[in-house]
Parts: sequence; structure tokens; C-alpha cells
Amino acid sequence: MSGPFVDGFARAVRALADAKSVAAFTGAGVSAESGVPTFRGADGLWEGHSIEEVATPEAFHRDPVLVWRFYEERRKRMGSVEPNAGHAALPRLEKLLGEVPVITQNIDGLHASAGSTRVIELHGSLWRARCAAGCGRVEDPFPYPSPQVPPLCDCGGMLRPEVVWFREALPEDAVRDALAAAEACEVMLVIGTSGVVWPAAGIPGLAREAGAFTIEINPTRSELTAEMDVSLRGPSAVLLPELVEAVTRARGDAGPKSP
Ligand code: BJW
Ligand code: ZN
Repeated sequence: MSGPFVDGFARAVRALADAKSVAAFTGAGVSAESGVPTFRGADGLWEGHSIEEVATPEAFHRDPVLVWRFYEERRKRMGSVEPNAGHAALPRLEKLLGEVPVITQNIDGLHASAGSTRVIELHGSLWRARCAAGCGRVEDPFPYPSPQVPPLCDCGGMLRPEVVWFREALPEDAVRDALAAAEACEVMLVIGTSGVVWPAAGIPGLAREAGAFTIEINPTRSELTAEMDVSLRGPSAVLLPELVEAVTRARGDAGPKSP
């Protein structure tokens, strides 16, 4: 059974159940049902904020207090936020299939809180800060609330959120790990991302070029839909648990497959 007559969900289950290695690539949509706003679209985080005002190195240079207030507000809102059933499904998939690297654009830390063992953070973390003056100091974790706004480094310079702003390079080790995971996986789950931000948006395409079967989970079409073998339309907190449940049934108690 293959081709257009088998529905997308069944093809996704079969690909996952047969896979020796699976990776996930995630964006803000995976945290939407935890109450974390996405970036784009109605009620998105950028609504009411100009990106140039808060998410560029120039913005920080111009008005570090405004930028820190924006991030302190987001850190405060995270205080009452928990991982949702979509995050939780990924560590369940690890129990079934072995390690599932999660390449995430999110900075909220919710994949690790949910129990995913290998999280690759492409755009940094809300919970770290580093010296903007370049002395090399990293505060991990950087406590909420910040002792002052803007917080200062021991060297006298300012600390900045350890996140990746527009026109900044992504962390080298995260890019290296993400590329390795994309090239190694047989199946890549692409969850809750618009796919508009580069270079992260190139990762599912690299996985596919290296032979991976690609499965999108998103309520709407994205810039990445055309590169997907299967697109499942719906929220990830519903679809991911359903998918993992179906993969569990399909595999019986086979456990992870050896490479
Ligand atoms: C659900 C759901 C549910 C909703 N379940 N799903 C090539 C071409 C063109 C431009 C560029 C290019 N290369 C580089 C650029 C420039 C730029 C860029 O990409 N611009 C584009 C916007 C055009 N890239 C950069 O600047 C990068 N740096 C770089 O390239 O350096 C080299 C350079 C140097 C000098 C000059 C130029 C380049 C850095 C990018 C850093 C991005 N940083 C941010 C902010 C991080 C910190 C913070 O959070 O404050 O990262 S921007 C923001 O977007 C954030 C996200 O990680 C990222 C991606 O967004 P995401 O996750 O996809 O969210 P949304 O909101 O877009 O989508 C949500 C999705 O969820 C939707 O599809 C919904 O349908 C779905 N959904 N509910 C499942 N329940
Ligand atoms: Zn310093």
C-alpha cells in the first residue's frame, strides 16, 4: 500500500514505526497550546512590536532597557507555562524509538522541561544571558527576575539575552549538531513553524536531500509545506500524541531498532 490512496496519517505512522532514527524540527506553534504566543499572524508576539525595535543587535545598542523589558515580560509570562501534550509526545517517542534530537527555534526551554534528552537550540534561550561587551561571561541559568534592567556583567559591561536576533549568526555548535541530526535521520517531524526564518528554515530541506521522509504538523500551510512528504493539518498538542499512540500500536513492544 503506497501512493495517493493511503492517507497522510497512515503514511506518517508507517514511516515512524519503520525508522531507525527520527529527528524533530520545531517552532513557536509547538508551544502555542501552552499559552506561549507565536510570532506571526493574529495575536502574534510581533503584533504591537516592531521587530527592528526589539530583536536586532542595533535595537539593543539603541535602547537596552526597552529590549530587556520585552524579554523580562516574556520570562515572567513563562512562569505559569507548562509543556503541553505535544512537547510530552516527543520523549514518549524516544522511549519507543531511541534518541529523538529536537532541533528547535524556540527559546522557551519547554522541550527539555517535557523530558526530551537531546535539544538543540538554534536561536538561544530565554534562560541564559551573556556579556554584550564580549568578556565571554555566560550566565546559565540567568535568574528571573533580573536583578536590574539592564543587568550588568562583572566586567562592567551590559549583559544581553542569549538569543539570536536578526542579522546575527546562529551558535556554531548548535548549527553543527542540527546539520548532523538532519543528515542522520530517516524521518524528520517538522512541527509548528512558518518556515520563514533562515538559515533555520533550510534544515528540513537538508534532511530531505539526505533521504529523510518529512512529516509536517501544522494547522495551516507553511513555507515548508512544498518540501514535505506528508502534511498533517491540526494542532500539535492533539496530533503528536495521536501519532505516537498509533506508532506504539504499529510497533507492538518491539523497542528501538538497532542501527
Ligand atoms: C501551530 C499551532 C499549533 C500555530 N500546533 N502549529 C535568506 C533569505 C531571506 C532572508 C534571510 C536569509 N538568510 C538570512 C536572512 C535574514 C533573516 C531572515 O530569515 N529573515 C526572514 C524573516 C526574511 N535571518 C537572520 O537574520 C538570521 N541570521 C542570519 O542569517 O545571519 C547572517 C546574516 C548576517 C548579516 C545580514 C544578514 C544575515 C537570524 C534569525 C534569528 C531569528 N530570531 C527570532 C527571534 C529569537 C529571539 C526571540 O524569540 O525573541 O527567532 S525571529 C522569530 O522567528 C524567532 C523564531 O524562532 C523564528 C521562527 O518563527 P516560528 O517559530 O516559525 O514562528 P511563527 O510565528 O513564524 O510560526 C508559527 C507556526 O506555528 C505557524 O506556521 C502556525 O500555523 C503554527 N501553529 N498554532 C502546531 N497549535
Ligand atoms: Zn563582561
